[in-house]
Amino acid sequence: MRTQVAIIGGGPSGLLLGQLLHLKGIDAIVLERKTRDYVLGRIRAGILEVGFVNLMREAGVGKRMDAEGLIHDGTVIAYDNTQINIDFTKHTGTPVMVYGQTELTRDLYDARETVGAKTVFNVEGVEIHGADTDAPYVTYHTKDGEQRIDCDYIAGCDGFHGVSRQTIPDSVRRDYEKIYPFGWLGVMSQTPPVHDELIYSSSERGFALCSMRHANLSRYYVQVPLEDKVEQWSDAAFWDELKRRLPESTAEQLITGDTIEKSIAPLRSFVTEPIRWGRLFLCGDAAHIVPPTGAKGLNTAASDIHYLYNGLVAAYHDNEDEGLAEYSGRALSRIWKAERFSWSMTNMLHRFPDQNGFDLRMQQAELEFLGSNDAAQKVLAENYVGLPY
Ligand code: RFL
Ligand code: PHB
Repeated sequence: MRTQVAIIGGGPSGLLLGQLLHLKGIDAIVLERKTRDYVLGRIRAGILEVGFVNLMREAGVGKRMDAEGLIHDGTVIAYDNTQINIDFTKHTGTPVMVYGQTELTRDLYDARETVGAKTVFNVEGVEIHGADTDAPYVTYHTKDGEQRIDCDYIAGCDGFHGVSRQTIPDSVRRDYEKIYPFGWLGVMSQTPPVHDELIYSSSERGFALCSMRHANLSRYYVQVPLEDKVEQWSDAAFWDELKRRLPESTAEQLITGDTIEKSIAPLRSFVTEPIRWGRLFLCGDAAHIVPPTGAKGLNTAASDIHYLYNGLVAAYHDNEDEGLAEYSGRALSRIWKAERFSWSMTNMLHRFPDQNGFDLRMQQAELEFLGSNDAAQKVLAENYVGLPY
């Protein structure tokens, strides 16, 4: 088989790239290790920056998102019984959109099927060959045996545990990592959200987040020790802990119910450099991970796709290689700033096991400064809605 761009991974990064390329007449095949239903069952991100929203529209898949997505003009940062309202629209002129990763992934798969673009599911043993030559190819197994795709370029969109990053030799690649000593226990519940904006809450008992998907679907998280297992957390225990971490007035309004999903995600900051090796380009979680505190994971994937897509279009349509040559530097420059923001939000809002009295006072001073300083609120708003591409 031959294609122009082989895309490894059918998550949001790979699907968005495939759809954008298709509209420019550039042929791509997506190779996905799991089934479509499995990918759609993974509940993850919920907040889209305007850059992501615009890319979805450019890819021709913005219709349902625009109809069903919720526009959020701000967010709440809470501590003790104090609430700081961060007004995105006042400070940046730009809101964010609440639209679940499951929904946008479904839209992208539907669009791929409608245009007849090729996706191969259940692939095993994907290997990348000759990425540093002019004739790269990918091999993999399906139930029909070993397959080979020859291509011009390979997009490594296969997430943190994929093969693409590992293909770049250790002598070329450097990893930067920080593991946090806690995770987030998240639940989805068919209950109305406690507030019409997200609430990021710092409390003595640890961090909590109130988020949502729509008017009758709430997403809540509490910080938990790394050792905790989901089975230890009954619904009642979760609601009780969440309430204790929210401002009293919010806790009183919380509507609880049965949870329809419950999972624990460890928190990590990670960047690999460079994210281009010859004709292989890493995008999204294959290249970098942020702790979810700034809602940046999916959004940094989108900015990678923006740079790679534009680089590929310039290469194919204008015979201009600068965008591809500069891909790693341009994408990483934005990624490091999103890493900094996610790390600083994580540090400001969580309880760390080794924190002493001084550290706690520092967190408190930072929150008080944020609450009283318009410039600090503007900085937070600018980072949250997304830095320009
Ligand atoms: P994905 O989504 O991991 O998709 C990669 C795909 O590649 C497939 N794959 C392979 N395919 C073929 N061969 C192989 N060898 C393969 N290895 C893997 C996988 O099956 C998968 O389908 O990466 P992608 O596309 O880069 O997308 C990244 C986002 O999923 C991720 O950054 C976000 O979900 C992170 N994230 C959030 N991001 C935000 O922007 N806003 C948020 O509010 C937000 N909340 C979250 C999050 C992530 C979370 N978890 C669980 C990690 C909340 C949570 C709880
Ligand atoms: C979510 O709705 O899942 C969500 C929202 C904001 C975050 C992280 C996760 O910072």
